[in-house]
Amino acid sequence: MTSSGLHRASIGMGSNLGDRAMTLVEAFAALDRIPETRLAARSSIYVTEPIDPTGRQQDYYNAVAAVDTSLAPQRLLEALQRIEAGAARMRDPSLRNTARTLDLDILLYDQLELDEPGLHVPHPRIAERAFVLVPLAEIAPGCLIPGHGAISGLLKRVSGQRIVRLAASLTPAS
Ligand code: A4P
Ligand code: MG
Repeated sequence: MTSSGLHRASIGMGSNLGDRAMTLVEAFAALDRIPETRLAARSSIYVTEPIDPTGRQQDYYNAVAAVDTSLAPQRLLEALQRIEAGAARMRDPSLRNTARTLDLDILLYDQLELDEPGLHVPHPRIAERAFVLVPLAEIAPGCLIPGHGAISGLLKRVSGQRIVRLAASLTPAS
């Protein structure tokens, strides 16, 4: 919880269809418009190799945002799903890890550990993925991930995954 009594949540953001940078820039703004919620920090945008069972997807653009919110985790997830729907996400519930316009995941919510149908926090695959850990470490370098420990230790384990920070000059102004 923050000093103002709000909850601090980290949101993982990914896009690999359409104008990926613009989608993420617009998603940062959309997060700030969620009721009872404000955008507290935004990472750079990174170009990342797809974790993809088909091996046929183009690179993802990924980022992480921090939001301060008084919404409970389930309400926050519903707000994220509305933003995803607004970004015209093409969605097939039978397929995970498929190409998408915008994917928003709750990575962390304070230091909460939650295991409910449809909502697992920290995000179950948080510790395996450079595309989550590198932008998260940019905005929260001292971050502790419940069940996994300090982010600094986790980063070493994903150092083989390709991830490149998008040059600031290529990032559209918000
Ligand atoms: N759900 C449970 N916990 C959470 C949470 N903490 N945050 C449930 C968000 N959602 C959560 O998600 C499926 C269900 O997960 C939701 O109904 C929600 O109730 P989804 O967004 O519909 O489907 P998905 O995104 O395909 O599944 P998931 O599990 O988020 O996929 P992943 O594992 O995140 O994989 N490669 C690169 N380089 N960059 C990427 O961003 N993303 C994926 C998606 C694969 N490869 C990638 C990337
Ligand atoms: Mg998701």
